[in-house]
Amino acid sequence: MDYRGVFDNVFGLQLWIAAGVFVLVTGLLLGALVLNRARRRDKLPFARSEHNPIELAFAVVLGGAAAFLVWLSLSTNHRLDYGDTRAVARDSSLPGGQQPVRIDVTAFQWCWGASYPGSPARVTGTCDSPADRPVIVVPQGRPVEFALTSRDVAHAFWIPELAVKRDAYPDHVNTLLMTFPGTGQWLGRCSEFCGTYHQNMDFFVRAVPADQYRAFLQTGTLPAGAAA
Ligand SMILES: [Cu+2]
Repeated sequence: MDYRGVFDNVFGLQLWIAAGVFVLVTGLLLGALVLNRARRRDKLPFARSEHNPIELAFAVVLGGAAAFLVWLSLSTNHRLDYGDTRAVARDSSLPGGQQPVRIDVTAFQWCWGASYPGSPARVTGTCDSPADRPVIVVPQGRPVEFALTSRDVAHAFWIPELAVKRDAYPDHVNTLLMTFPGTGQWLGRCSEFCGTYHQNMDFFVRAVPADQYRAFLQTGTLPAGAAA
C-alpha cells in the first residue's frame, strides 16, 4: 500500500478537527454564559449557594495546575527540538562547522538505516538477530540532529535510557536534536507498533570522540579499538 502524503494530510486534518471542536465548545460556553446573564440574577437556581472565595480558590488552583502542565509540555518539547546545547564544547572541525551534525535515519519494516550527508558512511542492519543490529555512530560533545523518516508505516525512534522518543513517518521528516556529553553506547527501540516484527527493531547509538567520528565519516567503519 502506498502511504505517500497520508501523514502530512493527517497533521492538517487533525488541526482542522481540533479547531472545530475548540470553536464549538467555546461557542456553547459563551452562549450559556450570555443566556444566563440575560435572566434576572435572583431567579437563577444557584444564586443562593454561591461562595465566591471558594470558587475563586478553585479557579486559581485549577488554572495553576493547567498552566504548570502547559509549561512542562512546552519546555520538554523545546528541549527535544533544540537540545541542551549550552554546556557542550563545539568542535568546528567537524562537518557543518558550528551547526549540529545531521544524521538521516530511516525506519522501515522492521529495522533502521542511517546515512550521513556528504559522507559515504552508511549504517545498515537487518535486526534479524541481536548480532545484526544497526549501530548509529554519533560524535561525542556535538549537537546531533537526527532527521527521522520512514520508508513504509509509522515507527518511533526511542532511546529508553536517555528518555528521548520521536515519531518517524513516511514522507515527512521529524527532527530530534540531542547531545552526547560522553562516549558510550545506548540501546534504541521502535516504540510504535508497526507490524509483525516490531519487537525486533532494536538498534544502538554509539557516541565516539571527534577524531574517531571523522575517521568513520571517511571510511564508513570505526577504527579498531574504538570506544564502545
Ligand atoms: Cu517500527
